[in-house]
Amino acid sequence: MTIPIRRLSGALGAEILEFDPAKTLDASIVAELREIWLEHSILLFRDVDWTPAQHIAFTRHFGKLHIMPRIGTEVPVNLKQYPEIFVVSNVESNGKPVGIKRAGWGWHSDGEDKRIPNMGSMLYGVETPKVGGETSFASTYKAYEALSKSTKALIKGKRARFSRVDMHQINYPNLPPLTETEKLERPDVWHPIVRTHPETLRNCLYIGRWAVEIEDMPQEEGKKLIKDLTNHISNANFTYTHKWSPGDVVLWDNRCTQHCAIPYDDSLESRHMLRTTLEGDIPFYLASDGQRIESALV
Ligand SMILES: O=C(O)CCC(=O)C(=O)O
Ligand SMILES: [Fe+2]
Repeated sequence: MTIPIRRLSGALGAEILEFDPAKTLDASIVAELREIWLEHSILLFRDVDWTPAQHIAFTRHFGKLHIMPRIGTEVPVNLKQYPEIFVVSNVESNGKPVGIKRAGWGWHSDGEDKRIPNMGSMLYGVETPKVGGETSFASTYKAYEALSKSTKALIKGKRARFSRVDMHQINYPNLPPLTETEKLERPDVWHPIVRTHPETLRNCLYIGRWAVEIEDMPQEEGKKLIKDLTNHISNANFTYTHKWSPGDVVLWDNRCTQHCAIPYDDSLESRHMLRTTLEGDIPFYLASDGQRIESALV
């Protein structure tokens, strides 16, 4: 079978047409979907109507599921009966949030602050606002390829320090601060800024809003480079912005994309999204001369 697709932008993304991911799939279709995913980095399915169990079952075709840890003591992160499902929501029930509000309001890839970041994430729009609430995605292959020769030389083989501890309150001012136990559970990590995708072996730019410092670089210079690289990634030439409708499912590859939930006035309408997350592996950079650089805890 050849699954029909429609490209979402010149940079990345494919909409999978005439396909119901809630149905049982055979191995050849799963293999074809993975091939499309590796080529286009994000997949979009529309008009999906499924249960949490079906969402989980479909995600399992792509790998092992990751269970998101709690962030801050008062906030529920996952569905009670389905810990594999992470809740991104501004909805409240009895005055209490039902999920994480304002998740991902800034360019990042999921789990970049951990030694083993997440391979992929699959977000399902349950309630989506008419105004605002889009998510932008960037191809970090394209962003890397477009860098100048001198910038490529500057970052080749270098790593950046990613820190949940340093950045938690800055990236999540609306959440409780990390407890001392959580700080110990989220140690800083050095990741190669140029990352080699473990399946396609293509190089991409690996940086994001949890990055705070660059190896062997004065602190201010490193911060400026992180900012410049992050701005570069969000250039329209490398991105696709998704306007959500209920029933949309987007699967993205965190190894070669970044995403950003675009900030908007979230006091007006409900936005309720359910996400499964795929377990990943330790990032590395493989240079053409055989040099291999791996992520390491600080
Ligand atoms: O709500 C969104 O659009 C994306 C939030 C996010 O960063 C995530 O779920 O990983
Ligand atoms: Fe995210």
